[in-house]
Amino acid sequence: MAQLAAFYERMFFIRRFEETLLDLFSLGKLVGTTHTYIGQEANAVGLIDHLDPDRDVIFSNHRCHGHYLAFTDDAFGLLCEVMGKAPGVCGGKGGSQHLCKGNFYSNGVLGSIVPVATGIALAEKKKGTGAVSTVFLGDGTLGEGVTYESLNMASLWQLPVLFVVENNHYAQSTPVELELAGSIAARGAAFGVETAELDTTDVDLIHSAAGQAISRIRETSAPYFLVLNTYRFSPHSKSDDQRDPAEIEERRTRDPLLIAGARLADDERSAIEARCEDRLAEIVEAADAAPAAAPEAA
Ligand SMILES: Cc1ncc(C[n+]2csc(CCOP(=O)(O)OP(=O)(O)O)c2C)c(N)n1
Ligand SMILES: [Mg+2]
Repeated sequence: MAQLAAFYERMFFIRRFEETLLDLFSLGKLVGTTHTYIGQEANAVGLIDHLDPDRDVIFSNHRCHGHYLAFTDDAFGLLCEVMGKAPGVCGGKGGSQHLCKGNFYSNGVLGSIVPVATGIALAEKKKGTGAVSTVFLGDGTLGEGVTYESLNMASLWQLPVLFVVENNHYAQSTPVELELAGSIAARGAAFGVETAELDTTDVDLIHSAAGQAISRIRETSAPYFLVLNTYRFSPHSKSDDQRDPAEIEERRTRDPLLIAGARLADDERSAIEARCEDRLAEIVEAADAAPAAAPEAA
C-alpha cells in the first residue's frame, strides 16, 4: 500500500505539473512549445522506480517531462527550464525537449537518442558498472531507420539497453495504423531481442513487467524490448488534435490516476493531492520570480 501511495503521488504530481504548464503556456509564460505526457504517467512512474539515478542512464524524447520528474524529482529545475529562467536544468537554454541532468538526457530529434543510448550501454558494459541504459521512444519513432541499426548492434554485442516503445497510437496526428506495417513487438524479436508487450495503464502491472525486464538485463547484460500500449489525453503539442473526442473520452475511463487512486482510501488520496498542490504552488511562485536566462555572451 505504501508503494501504491508513492506511485499515486508521483503520477498525480506529474499530471498536475503538466496541467499547470499548459495554463502557463496560455499565459505566455513558457519559452517555446511543450509536449505533455498527460495520460502516460504510469509508464514513467512504474518503470523508473527500478532505476538508480546514480548508476543507470535514461534517454528521453520530446515528451520527456514525466520521465524527467520520475527520475530526478527536480520539478523546480524543469519548470525554470521551460520558462527560460536562469535556474533551469540547462540554464533556461535547452527548453522543454532538451534536458540534461546527471544521468538523464533528452533530445527532440526523433530517433537520435536510440543509437546514443546503445552506445552508452556499450560504454557502461565495458566499464563494468552494471548500469542499464533505458531509451523511451514513441510509435512514430519506429519510422526512423537508426532504431533498427541500434537494435541490431545491441543484440550482436549483447548490450544492457532497455528499448521502451510507448505506443500512444499516434505520431502527431497520424494514427499508428497509417504509420507502421506489421507488429511493433515483432520488430524487437526480429533482432533476437527479448520482448514483452503490455496493454494497460495500471501502474502496478507496468511496475512488475518493467521489474522483470530490468532484472533480466542486469542478469544477462542483454538488451530488452518493452512495448507499452498507452494513450495521451492531451494534444500532441499545443492545440494540434484531430482525434475523435469520443475516443479520448473512452480512454479516460482507463486513466492511470483513476485506477491507482481507486485503491487508496479517500483521506489518504486527498492528503497526497493536497501535498502535491502545495508543492506545485511553491515551485510556480519561485520559478515565476526567478531571473530570466542569461543572454549569450557577445
Ligand atoms: C527527425 C524528426 N522528424 C520529425 C520531427 C517532428 N515531430 C516531433 S514529435 C513527432 C511525432 C512523434 O510521434 P511518436 O514517436 O509516436 O511520439 P509521441 O509524440 O506520440 O509521443 C514528430 C513527427 C522531429 N522532432 N524529429
Ligand atoms: Mg506516438
